[in-house]
Amino acid sequence: MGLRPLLSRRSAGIASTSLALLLGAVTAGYVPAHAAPLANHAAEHAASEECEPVHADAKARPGSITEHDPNHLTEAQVAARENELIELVEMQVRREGAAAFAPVAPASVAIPVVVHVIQENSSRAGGNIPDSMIYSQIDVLNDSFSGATGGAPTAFSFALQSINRVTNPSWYPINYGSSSERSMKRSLRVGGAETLNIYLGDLSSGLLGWATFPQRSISKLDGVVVLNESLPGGTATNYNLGDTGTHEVGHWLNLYHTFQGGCSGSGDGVSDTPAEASPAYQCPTGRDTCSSAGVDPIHNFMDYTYDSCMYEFTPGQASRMLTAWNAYRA
Ligand SMILES: [Ca+2]
Ligand SMILES: [Ca+2]
Ligand SMILES: [Zn+2]
Repeated sequence: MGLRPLLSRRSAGIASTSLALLLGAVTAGYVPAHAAPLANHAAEHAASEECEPVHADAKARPGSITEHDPNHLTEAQVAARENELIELVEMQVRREGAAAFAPVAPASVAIPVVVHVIQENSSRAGGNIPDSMIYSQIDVLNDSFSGATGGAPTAFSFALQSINRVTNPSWYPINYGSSSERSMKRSLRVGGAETLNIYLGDLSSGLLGWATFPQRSISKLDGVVVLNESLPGGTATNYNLGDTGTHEVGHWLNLYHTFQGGCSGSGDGVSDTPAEASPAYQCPTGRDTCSSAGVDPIHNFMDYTYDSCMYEFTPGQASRMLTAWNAYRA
């Protein structure tokens, strides 16, 4: 497939954040004891070639199945994931030294992207969206993750490697969690843990997208599924500026929803995103659902608001994604 290796994934320029701070940020608030059952479950399956990935979410359009977010994580799942990340960071530090987790300059990790366009037939309604929408989506990812839309810069940029068009009615629409989704990914996924595979199609149940979190052993099921008409210029009203793609890639880089855990506990594990009791939809004014400091982060890419309303990641999210990159995908 001519996949290029990552370009200069770590810059020589080292900033000042210490490993202790980094680990502190990762560790804050998570209690290992609660993670035991899931950790064991993960260990049991770690050896298999294709353990079922933890899906980040199934982002839905209001009016469809907004009550039903089958893969929103439980607190136990979050705790298990956090403990695994801490373990991986500690192992890597022992192996490579603290420099392995030194911050890198913005946009120093170029992620190779392969886009699979799943089509039922050659019509637009059958999934045949133009290349121009895919190029625009890559631009949106680059703008979003560079901070160009108003948020914090992150380490990541995105380089389109190829567009793979597949006509297969049995994979269309892409049905969340189905055997046909699994067979699609097993057939099509390319590259290693560092390669972002994006699957575009119509989606089951009015969903906008879903993603897998990074895993210790990356399987063929790793990747991001996005509603084709949510790409810039698509027909998904209020969700057609490409931010579903940004949101799902946020999960792929280990971010939780800003409303993860509600008002209590460690929430999304990121200190500079104020806690939020539940997803925000549309673009509410002055929403403040938790008494803890800060209004709800409705402009954050990891909430559920309209594309026109979300435009930022925070420095804490940027740091969390880079830690996870180094632990899981570098
Ligand atoms: Ca938070
Ligand atoms: Ca608050
Ligand atoms: Zn999500």
